[in-house]
Amino acid sequence: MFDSLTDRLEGVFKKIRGHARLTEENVQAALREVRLALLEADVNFKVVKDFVERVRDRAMGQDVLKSLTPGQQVVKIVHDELIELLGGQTTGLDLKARPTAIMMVGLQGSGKTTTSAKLALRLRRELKKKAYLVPADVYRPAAIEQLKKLGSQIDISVHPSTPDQNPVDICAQAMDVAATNGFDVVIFDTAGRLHVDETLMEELAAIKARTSPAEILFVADAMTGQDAVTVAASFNDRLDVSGIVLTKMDGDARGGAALSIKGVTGKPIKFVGMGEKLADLEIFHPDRAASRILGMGDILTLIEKAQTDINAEEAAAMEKKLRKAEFNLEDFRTQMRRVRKLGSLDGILKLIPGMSQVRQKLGEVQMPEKEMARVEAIIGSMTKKERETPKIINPSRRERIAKGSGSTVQDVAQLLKNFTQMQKMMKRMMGAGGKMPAPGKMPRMPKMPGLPGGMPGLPGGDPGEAPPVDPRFARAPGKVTSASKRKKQKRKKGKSR
Ligand SMILES: Nc1nc2c(ncn2[C@@H]2O[C@H](COP(=O)(O)OP(=O)(O)OP(=O)(O)O)[C@@H](O)[C@H]2O)c(=O)[nH]1
Ligand SMILES: [Mg+2]
Repeated sequence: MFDSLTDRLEGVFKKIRGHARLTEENVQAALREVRLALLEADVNFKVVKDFVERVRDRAMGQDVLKSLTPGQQVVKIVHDELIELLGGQTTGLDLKARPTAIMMVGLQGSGKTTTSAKLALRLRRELKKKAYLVPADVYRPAAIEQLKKLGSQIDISVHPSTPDQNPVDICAQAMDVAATNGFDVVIFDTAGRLHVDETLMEELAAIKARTSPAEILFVADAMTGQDAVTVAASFNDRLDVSGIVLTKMDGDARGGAALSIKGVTGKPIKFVGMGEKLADLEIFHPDRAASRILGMGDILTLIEKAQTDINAEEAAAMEKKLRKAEFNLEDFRTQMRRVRKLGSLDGILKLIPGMSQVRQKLGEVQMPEKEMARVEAIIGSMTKKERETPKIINPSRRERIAKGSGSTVQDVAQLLKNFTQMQKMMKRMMGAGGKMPAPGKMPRMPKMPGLPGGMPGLPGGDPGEAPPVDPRFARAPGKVTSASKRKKQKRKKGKSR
């Protein structure tokens, strides 16, 4: 998300940071470019106008221009104002009522049903809340079935709505069922229409009047840009929504809806959908998004990703093996899969400060993933014994492995050679009292076949374990995910909602 805007703004700020002194003309020129960049990102023109004015007022202050680092000050002002534009504070859900009713509303295909299931899963994972999913779309054939199917995938109860019932009655009835059965949250998945239409609005208003939901979440497809913003405004006028969920942010490079919707409706974005999978719903943090837009990366999200995806005990066991230099190809594959589970390398790179430019320069960021798949195929064609004791791989085994993985004997030989080198290097490193070197000093893994910059995926580095990272952020996965810390963090998260 925000990719093209980030690219544009990075260019603007590079120029402005280059000046030792700034004049009003420099700032004006930079702001003109910021304005264009925002308009190109499909941000609402009035929002852009206000934004640029606010930045100009602050940046023209004499203390900024006369400061020792005027360029950085201007970037900081833009950063602050972007955070404001995106909603300021992170806004959680109001879950005080028991059961809490959450109503999902929005146009057809915006992602209401998917988001209902994603939210139920999040509530259970993050807050241990028991959610009850309620299909309230009796019009579209198979709409009820769709939610039932999603519910069964994640083992969340779904209300037995039938198409002959009235949606208002369904929701009221579901509230009773939830109350008597100890559910914490009830999620109404309402019907969508192609356009804002009066019949639908009346129905939604009636559900609201009957069930007094604590949250009405307007779900919009981010890729529809300014249309999403206009529709949000009409839904908000009619229903006074409590927050917004922007879906399909994974496919939206411009970010116009995200940057305009709070300014136009006054309502905060609470969640963003980042993919079709049910785990792909993230809390929206305006400060992190602003950092991402300015190419400052989003280390916090990266760390959180690593924490949820990497198991603490596994990581500790791996560290022990490393210390004893007992690391074999089986372990290597496990590590590689772990890195891949974090998401695409490209996605990880985006979260690391300053990496967006590196990404552009690399151009072939897709490459390592292909290579990883190839390495994984080669290792996958080995027997367990071969993976554990690569020494036994003789020429005839090599040939079999090459055939099995659709690669050449040379590829297999190269991988084995690199692996042996890596093992030797580790033995040397671990030799000195078995202590792990400081993360910043961790040598890169030797080149795997065709890999541009060493193989990511070794424990002991940063959580993403892709490119080198500021050592302050580089922690061993085992340390990041100590159980007590995770619990603490969860408690904190719970509070901030
Ligand atoms: N890539 C991506 N796809 C998404 C996301 N959220 C939803 N989708 C997809 O969007 C399509 C429509 O989602 P639904 O949840 O059925 O939308 P809806 O609002 O319930 O649609 P109606 O019930 O017809 O009004 C599905 O194919 C989803 O998989 C997201 O965050 N990213
Ligand atoms: Mg639906």
